[in-house]
Amino acid sequence: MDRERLVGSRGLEREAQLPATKMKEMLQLNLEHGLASAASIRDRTIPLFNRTGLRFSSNGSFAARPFLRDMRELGGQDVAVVGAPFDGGTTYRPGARFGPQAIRKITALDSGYSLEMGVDIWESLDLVDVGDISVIPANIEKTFDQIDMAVGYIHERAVFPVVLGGDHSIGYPDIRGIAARMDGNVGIIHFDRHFDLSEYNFDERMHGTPFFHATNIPNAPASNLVQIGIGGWTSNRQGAQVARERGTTVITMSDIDRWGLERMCEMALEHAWKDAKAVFLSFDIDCIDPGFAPGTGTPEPGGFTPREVFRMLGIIAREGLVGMEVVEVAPEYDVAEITSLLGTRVIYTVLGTLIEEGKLGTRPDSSVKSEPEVAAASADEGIVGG
Ligand SMILES: [Mn+2]
Repeated sequence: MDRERLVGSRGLEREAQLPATKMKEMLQLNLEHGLASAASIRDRTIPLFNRTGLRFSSNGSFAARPFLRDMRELGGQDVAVVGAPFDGGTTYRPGARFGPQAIRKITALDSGYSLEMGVDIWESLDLVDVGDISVIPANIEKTFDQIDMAVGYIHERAVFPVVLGGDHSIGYPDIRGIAARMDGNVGIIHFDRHFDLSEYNFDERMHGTPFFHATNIPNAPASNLVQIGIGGWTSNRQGAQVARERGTTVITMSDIDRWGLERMCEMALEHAWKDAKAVFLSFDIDCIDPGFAPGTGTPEPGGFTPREVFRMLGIIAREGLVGMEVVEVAPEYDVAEITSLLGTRVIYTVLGTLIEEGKLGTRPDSSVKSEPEVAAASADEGIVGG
């Protein structure tokens, strides 16, 4: 086969077109702030004091991106990463309150560049880590009010929220915060092994309940809720009853096996977007098989492989998203940080796809155009010429 047909070959070509502007600016700033290094160090871009936290240690912020201390300065950025370190909604194994810090810590590994996607996320996006929302550990409803208001604040300022959970109870206020400030319906694409459609767990709105309450929001109708990966032996019957009564779309793991990833993702998009103005992505890490993602409270064997998830997210995110959450990463049950690592890859895959599709940030390689852009450019030339 011709080598030119390889994704790798295309990626190599695209890399040459990616800017390094922001990287150079960052190196320069780090050098100024971190002071010149010892004379024996040949690479003069290495400062005396590490200002980045990249590659050798974590400075605590997501992918060593700037920490936005003054929230009044939010606005104009592309993405805000925000933690919701709450696990008061867990029904059995707690620990997801440590999800945000575990996810942030493992991002010290990352470069932000993907050969396969042909993207350098940090050159295309202005992303800030805004820290955590102040949750109220012993009070679910007050925590919901805090998360709703915080996510709503980010949304109102036209910044894309990436919420790091936290258990899945936060899905309800995440959606409530956005839906209440939206004109039009919001669809929900929900990756999970579990329905999370009960009205209550233990008489409270815990992590098995977010989509019951979210789909009670007038402009987040159940007909726009698509659940992907449902199955196994931990979902309760009430979830099936609610899904049936409300007419949600439930795509099981067996459906994926039978009909294939692409077809199921196209179906998910069709239902989530029907008469909707935007779609929110709720990603429960337990949809990935516990062999790959053991660090979670309610693991369920028979889940997705990471590669399946990346392929699906690449389709789901194509049409654009209004925000996303990654929930149920519980590092106490993790092995070698692999679950937290997967959480970061879910986020990068979505961000990379949104950039590639022109839905977020700036697409750096204007010379490799997608079909609609080529058509638009020709049309413009026609007008100028005429
Ligand atoms: Mn789940």
